[in-house]
Amino acid sequence: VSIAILCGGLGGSRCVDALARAAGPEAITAIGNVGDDLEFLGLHISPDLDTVLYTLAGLLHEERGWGVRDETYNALALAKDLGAETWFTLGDRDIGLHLVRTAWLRNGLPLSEATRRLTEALGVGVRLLPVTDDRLRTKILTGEGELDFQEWFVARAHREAVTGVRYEGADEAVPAPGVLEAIDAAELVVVAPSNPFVSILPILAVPGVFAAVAAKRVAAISPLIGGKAFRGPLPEMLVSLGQDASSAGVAEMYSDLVDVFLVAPDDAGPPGAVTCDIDMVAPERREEVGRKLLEALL
Ligand code: FO1
Repeated sequence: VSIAILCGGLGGSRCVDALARAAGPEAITAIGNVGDDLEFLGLHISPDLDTVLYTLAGLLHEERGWGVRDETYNALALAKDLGAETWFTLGDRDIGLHLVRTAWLRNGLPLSEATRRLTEALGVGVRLLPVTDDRLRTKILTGEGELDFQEWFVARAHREAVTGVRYEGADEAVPAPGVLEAIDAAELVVVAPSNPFVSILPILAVPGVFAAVAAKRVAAISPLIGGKAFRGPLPEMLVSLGQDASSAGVAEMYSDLVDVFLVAPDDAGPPGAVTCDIDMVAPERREEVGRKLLEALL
């Protein structure tokens, strides 16, 4: 089989891991969001790509859902003593990865090639592609004005209600090498159980991606169970942006794209939803859930 997965942060990385364990990593191309990317203390950080990398390499800090496990924070502590802004928590090992990637990008490598080198060095068998090598940044509109995504999400702990979302640079962005080809070649495109506003729509906003996906058989996995997210502000965002805070509300957002919408057994989905075990939180359950997903979809 060959599966292309559109994915964001934690929910996306667990889904990529589950399907890679079930179908084999060589069957999977993960197309990752870059709208959450930021420059912090001079480093280029791609949180969503890194969460996929760390998850698949067995390095993720599972309790936090981001960053590296068994981490220390000495570099950031000194930066703080030196008067730097330190609201974005970067661990020492995580900084090691950001140093290497930032150096490659400064030397002119595209993000997709930097990502390919990182997957290879970390022994990750899945193909991970940033949706674009161009600059694309998610901006969050609130009553306080427009904020950079991480400024809203981390620095302000997503307190302000979201009145709009904008994907800066998306119109001029070009899909990274291999993205459209991987979608075209896939038997199935999976929309991971990620936040649609923050993770999936910025991927689909890159010209050419929506049309390529729409031409395929597409399955989306609900990021909500009983109206609740595993983590993150999706229910509040759905409400403040005028949708129902439920799997049906998310399905509605994907109605012109998705052929199969998967919901948890005890969840009320949209009409026609397919029920499947979609709980991919525990690493030791992922292979089994991945197999159930493949059975339901292929
Ligand atoms: N999330 C936080 O809530 N606080 C942090 O300090 C933080 C640091 C961080 C560092 C590296 C990284 O890859 C991710 C990090 N995240 C942090 C998570 C990140 O902000 C979000 O989870 C994703 O962007 C949402 O998909």
